[in-house]
Formats: sequence, C-alpha cells, structure tokens
Amino acid sequence: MQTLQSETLNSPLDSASDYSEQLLDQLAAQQKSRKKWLLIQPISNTSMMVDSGSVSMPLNLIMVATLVGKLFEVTFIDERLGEKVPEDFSGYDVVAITSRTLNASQAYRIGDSALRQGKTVILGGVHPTMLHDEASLHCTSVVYGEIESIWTELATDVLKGTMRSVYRAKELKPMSAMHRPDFSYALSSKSAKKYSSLIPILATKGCPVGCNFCTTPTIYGKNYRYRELDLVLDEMRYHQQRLGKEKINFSFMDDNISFRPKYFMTLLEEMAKLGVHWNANISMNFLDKPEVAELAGRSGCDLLSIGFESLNPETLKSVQKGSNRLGSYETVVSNLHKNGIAIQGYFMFGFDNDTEESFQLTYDFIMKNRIEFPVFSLVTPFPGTPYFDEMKPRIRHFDWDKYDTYHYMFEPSKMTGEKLLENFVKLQKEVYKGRSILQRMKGKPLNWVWFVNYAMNRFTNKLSTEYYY
Ligand code: B12
Ligand code: SF4
Repeated sequence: MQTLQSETLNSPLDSASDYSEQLLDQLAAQQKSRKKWLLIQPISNTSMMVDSGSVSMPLNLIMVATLVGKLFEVTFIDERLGEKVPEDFSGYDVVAITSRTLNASQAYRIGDSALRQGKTVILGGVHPTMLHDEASLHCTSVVYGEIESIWTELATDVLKGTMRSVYRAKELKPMSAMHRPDFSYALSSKSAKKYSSLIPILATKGCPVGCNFCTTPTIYGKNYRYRELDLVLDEMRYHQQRLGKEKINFSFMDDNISFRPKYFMTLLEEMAKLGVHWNANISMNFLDKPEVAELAGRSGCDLLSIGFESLNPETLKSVQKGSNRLGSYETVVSNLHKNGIAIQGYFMFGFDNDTEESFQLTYDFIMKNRIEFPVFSLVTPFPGTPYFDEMKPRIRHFDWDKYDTYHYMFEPSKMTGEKLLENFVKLQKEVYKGRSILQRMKGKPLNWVWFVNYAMNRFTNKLSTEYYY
C-alpha cells in the first residue's frame, strides 16, 4: 500500500509569469457556463465513534467551497450526514475530495470511479498531502496543504484543461488573504441538523512545538500564522447576526491557539466583549499563569483541549513534546478549573516506555484532578511524520480505515499487545463508570460535557479488546 514519494513534489511549477490573478479572472470570465465542481467529504469506515452521531462541520471543505464558489458552480456532499455520492458523475467537470488517513480508502474509491468516467479529480487534505504519490494513483491532481496558497495556479489549470499531478505552493500566503468561510454550502443540506451546533472558526495556523507524531510540523513547518483580529471578530459578529443571538458556541480549529501570547490575550479581551462561548486546542506551557486562565474564563471559554499525552517524562521527551512539563500538569488543571473551564484531556497509550503502571498513573491523575472529558487513544504513527518512518518496520498493518487512533498499531517494548489492550479497555471503563463520572463531574455546569460523559459511559460499557484489532 505504501509508496515512496517521488521528486514531483519539489519540481517547480511553471514560472510565476504563467500564472496571475488577472489571467485567472480573464479565463474565468471567458467560461461559457461555469464549470461544475462536486466537493466531497467522505465518510470513514472505522468501527469507532468517529463519524457517527453528531459530526462537526467540515471547515476545511467549507473553505475550499468558498474559494471554488467564487469562480465555479459548487455541489457539496458530506457523506457523514448520510448524503449519497452519485454513481454517475456526468453532471460535473471536477470532482474534488478531502481526505484524512481514516477516510483515505473511501476517498480513493470515489476518486477511482470519477476517473473512470473521465472527470478531473482533485484530492486534498492531510493524507493526500502526506502521501501524494499514493494519492496520485486515484486522482488527476493532488493539492499539497492549504488550497488558498495555490489557488491561482490550480484554478487557471482547471480552466485551461492542463492539470499537473501535484500542486504545492512555493510559499504560504498570509491568512488575511483567506475568505470568510461561507457556511451555506454545509448548512443548505437537508441533513444539516446532524451537524454539531458548535461553529468552527480559525484564528491561527501551525504549531512550533514539533511533536514527532503530528502532521502539522511536516506540512507547515514551525511556521505560525494568524488572521488579523478584526477578521476573526467580524466573523464572530457575522454568526451572531445570522443566528440572531449573542451567545454562540465557537470551536477553534487552530492547531494550537496560544502561541503568540499578545495576539491570544487581545483576542480573549475582545471575545469577552462579544459575549460568545468558545473552545480550542491549546498548549499547556502558557496556562500555568493564572491570569491567562482567568481571562480565558472571562472571555467565555467553556472547554480547552490539552494533549497531556503521557505522565511519563521519558515518553514526552521521546515524542519531542517540549511544551509539556509534568511538574505543571496539576497547576494548569487547577488554574482552568478555578475559572470554570472544563478540560478535554488527551492521553495516548502504546509507547515503548509504557508499562502497566502507566495506566494506573493516568487513572490517578484524571480522578484526582477531576478531568471532565478524558480522551484515550492508541499511539498511531501517521504517514508522513517522523514517527511513522521510525516505527514503519514494526507497524502491524497499513489499512488506512484503522488509522483513527483507536486501533492497535504495534507492540510496545515493555508490554505485550494483549496487556496493552486489556489495560486500555479497563482504564476507559473505570474512568467512565457512573461513580467515576460523578466523582469527576459533580458540581460542574449541566452542559454538553455531561452528555459526552453519558455517551462515553454507554460506549465503554460495550468495549472489549477485540474492538482495537
Ligand atoms: C480541529 C481538528 C479536529 C476537530 C474538527 C475536525 C473537523 N471536522 O474538521 C475534531 C476535534 C473533531 C477532530 C477530530 C479528529 N481528528 Co483532528 N484535527 C484537527 C486539526 C487540529 C485542525 C483541522 C482543521 O480543521 N484545520 C483548519 C482547516 C481550514 O485547515 P485544513 O484542514 O488543513 O484544510 C485546508 C487544506 O488541508 C486544504 N484542503 C483540505 N481538504 C481539501 C480538499 C481539496 C479538494 C483541496 C483542493 C484542498 C483541501 O485546504 C483547506 C483549507 O485551507 C488537525 C490538524 C491539522 N492542521 O490538520 C487535526 C487532525 C486533522 N486530526 C487528526 C485526527 C487523528 C483526528 C481524529 C481521528 C482523532 C480521534 N481519534 O477522534 C478525529 C477524526 C475526525 C474525522 N472524522 O475526520 C489528525 C489526522 C491525521 C491524519 N493523517 O489523518 C490531524 C492532522 C492531527 C494530527 N495528529 O496530525 N480533529
Ligand atoms: S503540540 Fe499539538 S499541534 Fe503542536 S506539534 Fe504537538 S501535537 Fe501537533
């Protein structure tokens, strides 16, 4: 399944003079009728809870649609809502599909079918970016990274009918050039009520931490960009007006929102004035200062997602998670709790340094610190990351449907696979049993975090080690 990446990625596009916004506008204006694009968010075939129930609005594909819709006709299909991809693509000129690893095989199936019907097929998203040679077998063109930075070239070639196999921007454009996402593409679906009510929003991109298991440093380097604050705040106001209420729940899609402290603190000050609610991924190195948590609470933050990953300092070192200091874990939690902010805590198992004791340590930490929403995953080396290259000889399979962080990928050094999974299941059942939920959640606001605990209780009741093979 694995293919080596060719040199195509580094071969330069034609000289910049072959592409310009003026030329693109001219070509677009000459279209007799606008070309028709079908944009698809494929469903994954994973057996886990990832794509079931309420799903988050796919900001990535909405951003693609927003850009494409400026020049072309767009039809938007999200398979996770139960919408069907047509078998006959004759109504479309271009079929463009987004893909992560867990839905790559489904993306490829759709791509193959559209290619057989002679369509221009474009694949984008994390997985095609990381494995562009593999993805190229199922499409006409792969887009590396964000569409905005390569749009002029891509759209010009679609109009000229001269597609390249890979589109990669020489440099990333400033985020201020990104259009405000047009949510009508997703919300006009008859099944849009299946979307979570959290509105996705983007303030920054990139993350300088550089964990070896994460795709972000590979795709975007240590580069950290942000949108001008006014653009972010205007977008929030726009949603308030659209929905006719002040209290809107926003979910930041940022890799790691806190890396420019001044920017972040100003954003919080301004959000406090707007009266919105929000959650985000954040690095803990910034949260040991009580004033940050205090301002976050005041600005309407309900929940922060933190990658604690492990309570083993050797493991943190081995994955290069320099932002985590074990000595600050409890301070960070207490700062957030004092300000009414719930914690979605991510913990990974299956590292070489893990032993059976690691599970007990994690359980004790979660229960003592009353982490509201613990998420447990099995270490998953994603293609394209340094960790994948390191672990490749030991990985049990390359079945992308199982790359959902809930499948057993390789045997750790200090435990058998069976022991790993037995302890993994036991930990989840313990943390989500009724009594533990009460112990962690008693006295906390009655909101969706309670509901998540209830759902996890039902889910973990049924769990057995077989789920993870
Ligand atoms: C926010 C986030 C989430 C959110 C929201 C996801 C959502 N609905 O979009 C939540 C918390 C729900 C989530 C869940 C999961 N996530 Co997540 N998530 C992210 C994060 C931090 C940002 C994604 C994002 O929206 N960025 C903002 C958008 C605008 O940027 P973008 O996605 O890069 O999209 C641009 C380009 O990729 C490109 N593009 C994208 N699609 C297409 C299509 C075409 C045709 C073209 C031309 C271009 C194009 O243009 C887009 C616009 O600029 C990423 C890290 C990252 N930087 O990718 C991880 C990431 C995507 N998640 C990851 C994982 C593993 C998961 C889970 C499996 C975790 C779990 N076990 O639950 C689930 C899977 C959910 C699912 N069904 O896909 C991995 C995926 C790795 C991989 N190789 O597949 C990532 C990359 C983090 C990592 N570890 O490296 N996630
Ligand atoms: S801190 Fe998070 S976003 Fe940054 S490199 Fe590590 S895992 Fe990726």
